[in-house]
Amino acid sequence: MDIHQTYLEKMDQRGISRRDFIRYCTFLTATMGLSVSYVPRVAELFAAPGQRQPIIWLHFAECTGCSESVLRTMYPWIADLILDVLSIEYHETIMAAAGQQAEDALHAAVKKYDGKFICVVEGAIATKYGGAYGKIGGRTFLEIAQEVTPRALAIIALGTCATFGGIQKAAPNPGGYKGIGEALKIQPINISGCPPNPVNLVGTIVNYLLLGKLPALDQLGRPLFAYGKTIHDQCPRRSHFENDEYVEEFGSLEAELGYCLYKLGCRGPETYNNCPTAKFHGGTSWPIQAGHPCLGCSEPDFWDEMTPFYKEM
Ligand code: FSX
Ligand code: SF4
Ligand code: F3S
Repeated sequence: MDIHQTYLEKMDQRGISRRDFIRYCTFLTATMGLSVSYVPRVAELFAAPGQRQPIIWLHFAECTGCSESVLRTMYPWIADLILDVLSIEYHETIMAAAGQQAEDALHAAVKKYDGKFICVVEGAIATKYGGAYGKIGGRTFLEIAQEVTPRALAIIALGTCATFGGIQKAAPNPGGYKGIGEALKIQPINISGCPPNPVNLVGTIVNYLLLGKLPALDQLGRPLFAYGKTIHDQCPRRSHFENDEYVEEFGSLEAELGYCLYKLGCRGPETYNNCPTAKFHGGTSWPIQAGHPCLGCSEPDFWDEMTPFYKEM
């Protein structure tokens, strides 16, 4: 495989072995639904620094778990690789600037990368009372989003709060919170999940850098490569479901045997996401593998529609 030697050396100095690097590129390629023949091209993308995609990352009403899931990976080198392909020009959680300096940094980044940056939005937007429920630096989330997003090359709503409103939108929703698509009357690329899987964000951007287009979306604006199938249709416990073998109590023998979690309220049958294959923390585990039912976190209004949790519907 012809990957720029200096890149491999640079990675070696950072403690990333060639094997880990190729393994990650293979995993990413498979997640994007591309054949293994694309792996060298994906690897080349990471190795070609000229291709780093400028990102302006906005934070609205959320818990910041989305950023945490991108940056706090089980293997720190994965975050390093992500930052080799994304050039994060503005991100309130990880930048040193604060106050007026941060506001200036945002304006400067929008001006410098006008029409060229991907705007990643994390969190929901308050729409009632002129957006008064959510402000940064004296301006409402709505005003900030209306100013920045029209100047982006593409808009990615990251996490269920940004895509569908998330917990902020849960009844009674006094602030009139909405996902950014609904609040701004646009169709962003929606990468849902609370938290979303970082590989789906990276896959969407790598897809763009590699093929020059954004991935195909489902009717809710979510990339089909990640949200094309239900959890249930990919679940390793599915044979237990078919055989009526259920866990009825946490800590029971059936739980130990890895039976189906449907009777503990698993929403896998109505939830579209790739958790069973993408997993979290660098492929370590995911809710059902850890013995916990799927709560439906990547679906619209899951706090209202999928509750009460832990109860069979
Ligand atoms: Fe929401 Fe993201 Fe859930 Fe948290 O910022 S999708 S509450 S994991 O972090 O927006
Ligand atoms: Fe389906 Fe959930 Fe049972 Fe898996 S654990 S088979 S997703 S109901
Ligand atoms: Fe969310 Fe269900 Fe995956 S709760 S993280 S969609 S298993």
